[in-house]
Amino acid sequence: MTKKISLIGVPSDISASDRGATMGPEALRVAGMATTLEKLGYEVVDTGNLYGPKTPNHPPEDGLRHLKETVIWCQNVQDAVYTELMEGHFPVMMGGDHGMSIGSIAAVSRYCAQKNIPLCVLWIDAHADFNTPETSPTGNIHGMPVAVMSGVGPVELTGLSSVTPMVNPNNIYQVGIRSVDRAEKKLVTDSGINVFDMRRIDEIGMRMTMHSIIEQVRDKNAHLHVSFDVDSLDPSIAPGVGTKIQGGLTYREAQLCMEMVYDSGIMGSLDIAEINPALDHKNITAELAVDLAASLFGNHILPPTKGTR
Ligand code: B3U
Ligand code: MN
Ligand code: MN
Repeated sequence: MTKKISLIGVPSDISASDRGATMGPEALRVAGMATTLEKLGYEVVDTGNLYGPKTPNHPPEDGLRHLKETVIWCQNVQDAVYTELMEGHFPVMMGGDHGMSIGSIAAVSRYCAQKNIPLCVLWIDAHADFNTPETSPTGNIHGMPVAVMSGVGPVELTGLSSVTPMVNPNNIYQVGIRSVDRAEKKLVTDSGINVFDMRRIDEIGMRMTMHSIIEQVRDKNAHLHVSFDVDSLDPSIAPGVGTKIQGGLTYREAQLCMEMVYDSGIMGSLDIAEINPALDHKNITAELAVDLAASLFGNHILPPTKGTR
């Protein structure tokens, strides 16, 4: 992993139902994102916040809310992320609602095509985010990015990258899922994405879940983009999110997930999405996200001893 990290603030709630994720990047800064990573030995540059249209709070049109504005935000994210990747930096998107990942993954898909390496995505989320304008109960685009990156959805979004689909659905791995809308279920099942929902994690545990994912990504020799929606965590430990779904990842499960991703050495880019400080208490959700990000970048309880893991 490169030692140069670029933090990119994406202060947008354009594709969410609740207002407030606009404050997510600042909450992560206040929680010490940059200094935490610096202490782990990285060179960290906070590139500041991207700009985009303000949130008009309009109802959906043809099953989509704020499509025009979301496209502009995602284009801006795509440009910034592509530039950082091409400079050899590790981009960390500080969101912002999860719609921003359409932009970041558009960039990563172009970068991987340019370097001729396959792209895999680890999508850590309570939700499958596989809605389309036809299936979505809300029209909120943050419930659609996994469909869009798989090539399903409005062409204004699926066509944001020159690579279509942005990601082969067989290369998408979901962890933490426990909320899939009725009509979304069939799309998820038919798509070919790999879903480790909460039931499966209960049954086989986080260790086997991550072991299986990491082995597959390794076999593909791929760049791993990690998209971490903080609502994957149980709301008892991460209340500062818009759509709280009970039965989420525990602190220990989340830590092990992050530690195993770091140990694998395959992560090449990261989104941290959906922190909503307006719904949080004393910034604990952003502090937890920074704590987990530290594990993703190599913080450990004790130095790993050869042969113990
Ligand atoms: N599945 C619902 C709710 C939702 C999806 N992602 C979030 N919420 N954060 C929808 O609106 O698509
Ligand atoms: Mn999400
Ligand atoms: Mn979610």
